[in-house]
Amino acid sequence: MNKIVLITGATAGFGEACAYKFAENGYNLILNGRRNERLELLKEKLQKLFNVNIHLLPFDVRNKEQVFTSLEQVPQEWRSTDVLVNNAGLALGRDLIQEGDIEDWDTMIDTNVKGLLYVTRAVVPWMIENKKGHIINLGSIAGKEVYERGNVYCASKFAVDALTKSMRIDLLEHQIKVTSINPGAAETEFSLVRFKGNEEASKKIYEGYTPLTAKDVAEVVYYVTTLPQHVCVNELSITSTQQASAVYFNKKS
Ligand code: NDP
Ligand code: 8X3
Repeated sequence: MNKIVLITGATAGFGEACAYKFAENGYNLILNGRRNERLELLKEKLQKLFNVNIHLLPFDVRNKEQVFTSLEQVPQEWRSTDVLVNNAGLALGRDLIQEGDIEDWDTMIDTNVKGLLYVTRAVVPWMIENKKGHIINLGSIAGKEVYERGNVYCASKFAVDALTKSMRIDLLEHQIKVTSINPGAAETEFSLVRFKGNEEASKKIYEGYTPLTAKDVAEVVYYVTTLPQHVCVNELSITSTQQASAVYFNKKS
């Protein structure tokens, strides 16, 4: 029987790359994101390429009611979910704390922290019942060290780090694995979202060095699921070889 992975934020970037990687390896997929047309297109492509089954869950992870209603309606045969990739997330703005936009703060905290909690709360009981499961949270190096103008985004990813550690302890008795993957700069739609559609500002972030790609991150996410049941990777930080921390880069002038 095929294994099942549930990926949040699968319409772009890491989530989409993970969908390809898991499908390529024979997983059936439960895919979430807000942009339903992208989900439908992805479903069509992956089914054609890899002949896997796909169940779509187009909801906003910030919407508590949508999250719990949609997940309650997931058919029984899809609930033997082996892997949950809590990936949906975003940064908005790069303001100093004294100039921060309160709505941006709310959106980041609601998505990166509360959304991740809602989805986890709904899916973990399935894993407990099935006596198996692996939760993979997309943290960030921004959840390991803060940088100027990173404030609330960093705080949201520090929260993901704390939650990953707490989940591992709380779920220990159920032998559910919990891993955080903490990438550095990766070229996805992330910066375009952060800079609210400003392509010039977004491109600048990746100038002068080779950033990670979504595929690089998906390889690592998939890798941690391939280890024997008694082995749990607790956390992995990964950066471009030209990035040593949130602020130190080896850029070609
Ligand atoms: P992208 O912007 O490329 O993709 C983000 C995904 O999250 C999209 O599929 C988007 O789908 C989804 N998403 C955003 N908000 C919501 C929401 N409210 N409900 C459901 N889905 C949502 O970014 P990345 O792939 O780069 O980022 C993925 C994760 O990795 C994030 O948690 C990010 O913080 C983290 N990260 C990114 C790094 C980078 O440099 N790129 C580095 C370290 C961590 P839709 O808009 O359709 O809802
Ligand atoms: C995204 C990486 O360095 O922009 O989490 O915070 S960074």
